[in-house]
Amino acid sequence: MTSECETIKEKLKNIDEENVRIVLFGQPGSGKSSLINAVCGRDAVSTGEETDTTRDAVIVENGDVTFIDLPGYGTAGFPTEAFLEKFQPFQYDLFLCVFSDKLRAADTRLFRMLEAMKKPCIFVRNKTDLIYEEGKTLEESEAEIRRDIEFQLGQENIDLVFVSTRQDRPEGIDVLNDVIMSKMNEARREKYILTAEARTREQLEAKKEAAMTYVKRSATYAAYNGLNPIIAVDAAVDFMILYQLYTNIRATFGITEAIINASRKVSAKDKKLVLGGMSREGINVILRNASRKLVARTFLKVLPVVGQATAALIGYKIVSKTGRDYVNACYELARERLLMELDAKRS
Ligand SMILES: Nc1nc2c(ncn2[C@@H]2O[C@H](COP(=O)(O)OP(=O)(O)OP(=O)(O)O)[C@@H](O)[C@H]2O)c(=O)[nH]1
Ligand SMILES: [Mg+2]
Repeated sequence: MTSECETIKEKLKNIDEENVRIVLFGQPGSGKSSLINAVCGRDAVSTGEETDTTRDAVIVENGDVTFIDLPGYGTAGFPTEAFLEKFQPFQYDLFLCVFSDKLRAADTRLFRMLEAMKKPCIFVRNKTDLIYEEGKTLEESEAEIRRDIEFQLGQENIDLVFVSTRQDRPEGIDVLNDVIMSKMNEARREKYILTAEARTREQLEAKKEAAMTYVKRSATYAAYNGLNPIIAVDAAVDFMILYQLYTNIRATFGITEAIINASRKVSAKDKKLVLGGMSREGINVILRNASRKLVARTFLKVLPVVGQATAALIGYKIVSKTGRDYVNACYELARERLLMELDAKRS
């Protein structure tokens, strides 16, 4: 038992010492790469005059944080969906949303996803050296930018830091560092619950609970944006939400295809569900089945005239119901495996 405790303590310590992974995202040319260089105090990544300078994820280790520099999104080179699918940005621990101008629809959509998922997130308004408005002080302009952003996000008291990352005259980097430090614990806690390996039944239960909370948050996001998987206004988004949700749930429980195939106790239905969540076709089946059930059971016969609120409710129900089923199925798979391991240890 003591050795068991020791291992757990050791694991906790490692997690505490593990780097927090900070991902930056924002429009091309908003200054994500420049910001990393300013915070690290060296030319760690390349920046550019022309847009789309960064093409691939670049990883920069700096002390106890790791920065992930991503390309800008919402361009011909990287439409938002392709960007989300390729880089899976929601897997990281702490989010810097960098902008240098008015927010575009693609920004608010991504930023609201983060807010709704309650991801630790800091907004960074870069290029303050270029802010100049006739008859206004810099403070007045900044206050106005803050009001605009909060209005667009429908959220008050966001963490917003104003910086300039010009190499010859950086501004606001110290404040940004402080805000990042103040968010580190929150980022670590989230990371710990979802990534630490469950070694006991209690830990597995805790994990299930954390995963359910995560499902709820994702469902809230679906509702928040009035997503409607049934009318399929934006099928790509429906797919991405469920795809990321299922991928993260499987990762939380450490479920792989091999584990699913090896299971002997979990029902064929559950196995099929978990496998289905791995592919586009499978997710479409899940979505179709869930919609059909809702249609049969509820007010959806009047679908063509439903308003935004009803659409939001449907999105919420589909994401939360299928998400909970998915957590339960993954939990059963993980439980079977854990019990087997504990048995093996005992004998
Ligand atoms: N005036 C001013 N220019 C800046 C500032 N920060 C960055 N820039 C310039 O903005 C341009 C784009 O900067 P990057 O850091 O490459 O932007 P990015 O967001 O990484 O761009 P992509 O990789 O293409 O998505 C470069 O020419 C920078 O020199 C700033 O604070 N003030
Ligand atoms: Mg860049």
